[in-house]
Amino acid sequence: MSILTILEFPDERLRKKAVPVKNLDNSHQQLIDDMLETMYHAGGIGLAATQVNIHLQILVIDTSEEKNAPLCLMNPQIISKEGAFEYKEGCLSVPEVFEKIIRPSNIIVKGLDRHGETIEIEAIDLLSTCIQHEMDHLRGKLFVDYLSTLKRQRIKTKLEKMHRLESKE
Ligand code: GNR
Ligand code: NI
Repeated sequence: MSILTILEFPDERLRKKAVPVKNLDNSHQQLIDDMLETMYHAGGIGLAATQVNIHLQILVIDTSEEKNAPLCLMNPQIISKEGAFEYKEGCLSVPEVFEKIIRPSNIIVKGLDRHGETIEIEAIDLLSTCIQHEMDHLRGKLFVDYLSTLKRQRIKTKLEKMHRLESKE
């Protein structure tokens, strides 16, 4: 297992569209394990392959308190969505930024589990938000895209400054 590097906004690679997984093999199992390890190490509740510069439709999530309920979903598709839920979102690719976002509260999502078996998940509130946040990554969308241009510009400037300081260390 290994910890993967997480891309950070405004890195253009976060804008790439992930392609569906086919011909599941050991390399995908390895990637899923590395993504889970990377997510737990970073203290996140979800991670999309896009964030580690792998442009395949794979996401991992663990919204449990005990961090002992890993969920993997590949080639996810939303079947239905309804309601509204507001949550102060964060993103491992947009460090130290938290903003309220409203998304559908109840979703049904279909996809493949880590063994390639079809699964359907009914999710509400935090899990629903997290699945939608990760699915956005897979199509090159970030939660900051839901904010005003001004707010997003300020976040971009702040992170660019942070990255410049980090590269001088
Ligand atoms: O760790 C994370 N927390 C979070 C909080 C609210 C809504 C979504 C998330 S996902 C985020 C990890 C991440 O960046 N996943 O892409
Ligand atoms: Ni994210």
